[in-house]
Amino acid sequence: MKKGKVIVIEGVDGAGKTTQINLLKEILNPEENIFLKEPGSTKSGQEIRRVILDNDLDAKTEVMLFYSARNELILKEILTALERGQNVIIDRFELSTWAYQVYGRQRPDLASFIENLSREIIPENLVDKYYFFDLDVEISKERERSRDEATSRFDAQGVEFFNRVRGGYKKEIMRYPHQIIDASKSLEEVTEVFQKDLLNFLK
Ligand code: Z5A
Repeated sequence: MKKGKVIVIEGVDGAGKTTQINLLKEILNPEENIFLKEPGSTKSGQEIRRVILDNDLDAKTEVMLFYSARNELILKEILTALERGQNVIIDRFELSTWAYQVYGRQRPDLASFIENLSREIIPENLVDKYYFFDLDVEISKERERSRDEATSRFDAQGVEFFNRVRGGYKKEIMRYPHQIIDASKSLEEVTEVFQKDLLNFLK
């Protein structure tokens, strides 16, 4: 049986990840592809997500919670899907922890802690390709404002925080197989570039 691929979609808030994932769901065969979200695709992941969003936590506590959810996701969802031969498309993964907790929260002291957790929890070369939806933070904030959704404690962070997150993504993504998508383009243009590359990669 063909081994499925693991694809991760990353970006600052409002960069268009959810929009693109919803469009992908319309064109990819659900028997061959599953879609996961971090944290949140398992029941425990949803509960962990609530703890993270509802409490003012130290960045190291956040890292441990994100990695707890990640461990469950890998064991209960990702590896079983791969065994079934499915592709796995995930909304956020470990790069988010680097970008938000290390760079956004300005905690370089957490780097070796995160590296150790990744070594323990994430099978080597699990992710086949990262897509980073790159967008100017002012534009992403503008797009978010146009949405009719409550803001989380992360969303409430200022422009400097998200600029650090964006810079962190651009630096750390170089360690992984990746493609950077210019998310400032129109929805039609972003969709065309992203889907063309992804469908080709999944072949
Ligand atoms: N977090 C963390 O700190 N550490 C970790 O390890 C992990 C996560 C895993 C929750 O994430 C928070 O968790 C997140 C990081 C942190 N928060 N912060 N801050 P989440 O994934 O649940 O939420 P999100 O990333 O903030 O997703 P989002 O706000 O839903 O953004 P999005 O999915 O990237 O954007 P969207 O909803 O698809 O698009 C935003 C709007 O723009 C919407 O109105 C679209 O219609 C519009 N849009 C989309 N594309 C376009 C184009 N091309 N042109 C114009 N308008 C567009």
